[in-house]
Amino acid sequence: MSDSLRIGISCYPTFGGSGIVATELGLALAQRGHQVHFICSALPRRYPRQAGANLFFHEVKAPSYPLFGGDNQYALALTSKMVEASREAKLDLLHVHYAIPHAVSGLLARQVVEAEGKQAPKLVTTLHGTDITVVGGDPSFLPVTRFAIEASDAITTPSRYLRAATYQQLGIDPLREIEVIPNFVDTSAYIPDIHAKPAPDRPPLILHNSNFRPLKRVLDAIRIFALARKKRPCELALIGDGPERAAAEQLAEKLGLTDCVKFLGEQLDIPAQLRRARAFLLPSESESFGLAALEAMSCGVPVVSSNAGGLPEVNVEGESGFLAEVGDVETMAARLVRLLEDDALHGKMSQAARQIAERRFQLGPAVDRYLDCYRRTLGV
Ligand code: GMT
Repeated sequence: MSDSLRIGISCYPTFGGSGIVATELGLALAQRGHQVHFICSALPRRYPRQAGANLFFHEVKAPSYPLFGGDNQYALALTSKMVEASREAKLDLLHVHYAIPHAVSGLLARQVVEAEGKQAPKLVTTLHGTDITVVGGDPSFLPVTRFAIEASDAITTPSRYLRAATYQQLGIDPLREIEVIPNFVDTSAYIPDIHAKPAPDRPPLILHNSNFRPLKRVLDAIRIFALARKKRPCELALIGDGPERAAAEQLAEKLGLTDCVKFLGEQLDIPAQLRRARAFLLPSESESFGLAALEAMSCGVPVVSSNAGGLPEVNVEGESGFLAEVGDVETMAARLVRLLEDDALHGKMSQAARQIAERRFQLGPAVDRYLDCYRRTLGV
């Protein structure tokens, strides 16, 4: 086997963090000379318009059929595409992000190629969050999810929290190793604007970025902002879209905040948005890691977050920002006010946030870790 690997990557191509991690990793691997094949239902959001050398895209097309009763059989169509890509490109391994159904499809694809008497790709599964903490434990999915995870050739998670949750909540065999490879950020793209000066005529901007699912507690973000604004002038901008958007808009209206709360929808240039912000809010109910918080920190934006799940492994209390219990909007508002009032504290936390991103969550070392994992799995 040559030094350069042939890697298939499957992920959800939407705005979610797992798709972002999968895409950034794949692009970095291709830049290092590995052949990377994205096998997805659509081009991932951060996939370049002009794909460079070493990058290939295999579109999973899941046809509908009256007998399927509205189900498009995505998992099976994905499996077939994985088999096809493995045969054509002689993939060394499949790296799947988010267990359901990607690990199951990867496992089946590996078996199909094996049954054809060909060299089957190894299966690396990265668990990301709700695939374990919410959906994976649902009895409708549990047995097959557990089986596919245990049958993977390597298993990784982005935080120690999710690793422990995977053993506890899914009952994964404690002898099966799960490696923690923290998520990462491209600190050369997510970089503070050191020349930026606060606009004298505008109040400081607070930012939130999520997929507006209930577990992100976007309504808490608005309540925290409303409490803080009673003490200090500020504005709130919310990036993203999802099920709670209408409720969030209604709450902002009810609280009389429509002139100072802006819903920006999905944005492509997240660093440009972050560079305008004084603080970042992430009051989530559950978070395996909190990539959005790390991206803010890398831009030198202190984070006020809940202490759910893996967030304390990213946002360091009293250094890069503040943490509070889930739902404790009063404490989070009080911490936010401190960041608005105290320039010295804000400056210190902004620097510390950037340093933590640089020291612990750089893209390059994370890619090294994944490559080590691949090589160990392949025995090369
Ligand atoms: O599990 C999810 O909610 C989906 C997933 C995604 O695709 O956005 O998010 C998870 O993966 C991210 C990348 O590893 C993490 O930064 C998020 O914390 C995590 N979300 C949750 O655990 C809720």
